[in-house]
Amino acid sequence: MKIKSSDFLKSASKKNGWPQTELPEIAFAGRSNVGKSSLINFILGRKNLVKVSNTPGKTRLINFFNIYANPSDFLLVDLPGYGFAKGPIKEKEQWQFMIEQFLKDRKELLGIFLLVDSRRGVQEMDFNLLEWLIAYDLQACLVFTKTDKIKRNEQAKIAKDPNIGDIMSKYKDFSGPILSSATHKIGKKNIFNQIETWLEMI
Ligand SMILES: Nc1nc2c(ncn2[C@@H]2O[C@H](COP(=O)(O)OP(=O)(O)OP(=O)(O)O)[C@@H](O)[C@H]2O)c(=O)[nH]1
Ligand SMILES: [Mg+2]
Repeated sequence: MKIKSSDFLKSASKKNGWPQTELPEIAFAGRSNVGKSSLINFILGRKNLVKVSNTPGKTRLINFFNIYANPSDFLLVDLPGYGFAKGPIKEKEQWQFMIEQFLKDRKELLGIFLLVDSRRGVQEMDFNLLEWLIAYDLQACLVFTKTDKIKRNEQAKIAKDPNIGDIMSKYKDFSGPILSSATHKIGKKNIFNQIETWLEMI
């Protein structure tokens, strides 16, 4: 896959704000602060296409990006992070609603990368998202982020985590895990290979 260029398309919360294109979409989901925005910037080779912040909960809307690529164009979607502890309950419910509605009703959605911090592993919040992915019959791929923060021998253990083996065996449309680090620029090739595999399924 060759990326020619990328640009911001729009932000939206609910259905009526989603862009009307017929391009396939690839989404990035995961806990707040897991590194979704950083990973998108890294794989696109862009420093500041997506805003990154030390304050969890930075991405509060669904952000759509145009990706002009060979063999085909598509959209990347940065989903707002879940599990941001300090947010008011009402705001949390709005996030949940926003994400679930998107997963359930977005016809263009082709595949989802579920990002998990390699220091924390798969957590309860992630299982909630997994349940939606299974319920709505979506293609997904597990990505561990920030592997620069853990030792090499710990990286090897990640793939053998029984929790993950269990998920993989139950959920046929789930692939990975891919190990990544935006800081050390790791994982880009595997992510694009996965995107290509999804694009070829159309
Ligand atoms: N060490 C390290 N830090 C990272 C990496 N990726 C992101 N970070 C840091 O983690 C923090 C959160 O990164 P973001 O990319 O904003 O995370 P996000 O998942 O988009 O967060 P929300 O928008 O709040 O959901 C920032 O301080 C980043 O600099 C990585 O690969 N390694
Ligand atoms: Mg973000």
